Amino acid sequence: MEYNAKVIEKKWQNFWEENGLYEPKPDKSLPKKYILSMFPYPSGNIHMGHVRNYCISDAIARKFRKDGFNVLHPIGWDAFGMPAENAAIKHKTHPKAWTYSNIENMKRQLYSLGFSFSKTRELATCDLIYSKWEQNLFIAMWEKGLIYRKKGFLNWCPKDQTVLANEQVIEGKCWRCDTPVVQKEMYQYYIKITDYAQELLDDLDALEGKWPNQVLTMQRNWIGKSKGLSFAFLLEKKIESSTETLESIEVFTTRPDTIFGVSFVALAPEHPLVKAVLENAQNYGISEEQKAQIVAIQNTSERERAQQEKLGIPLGISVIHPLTQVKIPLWVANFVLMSYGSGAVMSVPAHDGRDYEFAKKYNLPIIPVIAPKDSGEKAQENSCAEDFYDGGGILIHSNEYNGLDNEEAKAKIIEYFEKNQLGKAVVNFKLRDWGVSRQRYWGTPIPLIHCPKCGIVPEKNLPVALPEDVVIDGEGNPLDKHPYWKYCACPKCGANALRETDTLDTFVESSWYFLRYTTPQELREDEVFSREDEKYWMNVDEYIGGIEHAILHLLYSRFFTKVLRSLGLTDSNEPFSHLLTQGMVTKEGAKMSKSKGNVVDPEEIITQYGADTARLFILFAAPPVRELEWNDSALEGSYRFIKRLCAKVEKIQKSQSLPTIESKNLSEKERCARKKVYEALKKYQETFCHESGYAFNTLIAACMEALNALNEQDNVEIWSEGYFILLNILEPIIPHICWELSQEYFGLQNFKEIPLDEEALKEDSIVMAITINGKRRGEIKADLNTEEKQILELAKREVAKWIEGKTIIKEIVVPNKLVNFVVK
Ligand code: ANZ
Ligand code: ZN
Repeated sequence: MEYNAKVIEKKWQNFWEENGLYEPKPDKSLPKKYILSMFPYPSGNIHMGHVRNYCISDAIARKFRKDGFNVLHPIGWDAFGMPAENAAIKHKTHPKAWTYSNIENMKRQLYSLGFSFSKTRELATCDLIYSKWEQNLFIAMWEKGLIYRKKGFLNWCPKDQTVLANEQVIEGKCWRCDTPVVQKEMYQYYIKITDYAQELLDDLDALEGKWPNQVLTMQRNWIGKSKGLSFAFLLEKKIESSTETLESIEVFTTRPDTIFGVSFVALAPEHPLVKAVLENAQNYGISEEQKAQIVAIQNTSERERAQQEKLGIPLGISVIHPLTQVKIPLWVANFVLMSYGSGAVMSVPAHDGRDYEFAKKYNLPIIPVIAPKDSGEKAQENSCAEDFYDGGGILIHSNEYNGLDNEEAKAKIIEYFEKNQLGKAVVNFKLRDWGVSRQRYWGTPIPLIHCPKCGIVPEKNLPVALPEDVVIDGEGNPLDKHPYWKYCACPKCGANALRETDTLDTFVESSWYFLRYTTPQELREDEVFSREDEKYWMNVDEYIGGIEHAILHLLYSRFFTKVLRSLGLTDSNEPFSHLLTQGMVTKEGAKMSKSKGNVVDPEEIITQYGADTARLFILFAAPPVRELEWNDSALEGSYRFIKRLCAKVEKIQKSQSLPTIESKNLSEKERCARKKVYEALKKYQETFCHESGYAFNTLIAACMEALNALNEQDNVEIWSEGYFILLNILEPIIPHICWELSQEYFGLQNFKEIPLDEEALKEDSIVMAITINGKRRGEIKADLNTEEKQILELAKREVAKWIEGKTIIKEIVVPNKLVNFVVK
């Protein structure tokens, strides 16, 4: 057969679509599999990362369909977000038009790869109906007290009068106009994900072995549970500010065992005490220059501060050490965050890296109080002179605690503080509440209304739609600038009120789309998701996506699912039963990217070779979790394999079922061919499971070997059987050509699971080692259970040169393993 990918691929794509073959069946008594790839952002064109993602999920989906599962394999669009607005500014298009036309193009590209998506479940998160239900959920969460409003710091460009996302801040400056960015405090909406911190942490345990370890660790670190001591340092004298009187400073430490090593107390620049001191800066000997330094730190985001060199300003005031009564100086430091613990730290340079760096820079005392267990007494005295030591050990320079193991000391010191009511044991989480408001146009409008009489009131009339006539020029918030959109009546009292002009973080949309996918189009108008469909399809059996989503997207999705459960909308708790994180696609060792100029356009590959070649290459080049290095000659190789698959067809015995083959009467080549085929089938059955990591590459290699072996023999029955099986195995990977050939030669219009013939897999011959006086001298190949007499004959012939002229004293045969001769 002449291989014409273009014609074949179009033909089968049409056939699949016309027959609705990949739509989930309504019969909910069938066993199900929900196979999900992370949905794409409609940037305009698909890239190789998308191709890889969907090649993996499509292969899995197709396999399970053949095995008789009802499969949901949906596709949709994560369609809100900044790039649409950037495009609007640059190309004077409308974000909506830009987004929907990108979706059309990418859909065309994806379908040209033959992916078996469930069309009836498609969605775009910018669809008005999606906004309606997201706003509904938002209000349900608002009413449950899970959302609140408070001031938070945002990147602000004073010139453009606009909030900037982190990626729009380039080296501290606005991406559009180069103006230095400042931190501005503005009202933001927050979702109380911290209420679920413990649950989000605990439930990771059950995902052990089902999610990559790396992802579990990243989630655990992000949630960041720390146990420690919270206590206060008294100020040497009270500080009176215009608003309050301050007497002490609360700190949080995970290392109370190092408390005798404190050499300064460091405050975040936003700490209320810093504000109070700055009101009377002169009294504390703080210069204008130092004041400016503090303001400068305040104007850098926390992210940037983390990358900066340690920076501090002494506050000209001391605190009293609660155990030694020694005076300790107060500093402002750029490494202390107001958003963690209490925004103040007891600094122990001898045992903490950041404190050490700081103390070195500002010549502050470094007092070692923990000595490594194996260090001698001398070493203990001098430890930490060269560097900090953050390991465990024995307490020194710590009064009555000297000599204690540091873990023991921790407990004892906490006990002391609690008993004397000086402080208490606390648990802190790194996890912060999720700030969800964005001052942007292309997002889901927050469905709240500010009424001068009633306060903040949820909108009754959903959806709140975005106005289409907006000016997007990078200055200010387009919704706020719109001439009348925000003016409305209060839904409660009818007074003149103002609509909220913030929109939601796009991570909100991606936190529940997988639930929405379960619900067919026709039921989507009236329900957030059909309870029955959701119940049947959830959880996602295999979720496939990039490691870049290992933290936020997965955490938010897990959180949303738990919230929706508490709202009675789902029974699901952990939405993704298994997670597969695919590796990057690279070329010349670097991730494909426009800036590096190493991008391979999937569309060009499809045009030149066809979708099946692209799919085969992608799945053959590396196992899914590993990096995939682009390789033109391997691509050619994949193309050649498909052509070879089409080549030898004159031998075919047309039949819709497998011939029965007696393995006894076969020649060695025939038996070998059959064995290779069944080995491939066995591999196929093992490959499609999470535990084996979906190693399609080894499966494909087995198929290639099998095809070669088949081509080396002339038995038509064996050829037909093998071919039949190979087409079946390869269908999830290169579906078009497999459908084509199966129809052509077997009249098949569908694929099913094929049983394994154990008989064919049996080892028919074995290798036996031959030893002489215990030394290995050769080996023979013999049929299984060959008679001893025959084996000895074969063995003697094999090692003839070693026994020539010698006398054999003893012959030992260990059946199917070994022959030993004792000679003299
Ligand atoms: C004294 C100390 C000694 C500390 C030592 C560490 C090592 P995790 O584990 O991440 O919870 N810390 C507390 N609040 C902070 C803030 N707002 N900004 C920056 N750092 C802060 O870290 C807890 C430790 O981080 C605390 O324990 C505190 O330093 C610091 F050898 O106290 B530690
Ligand atoms: Zn009102």
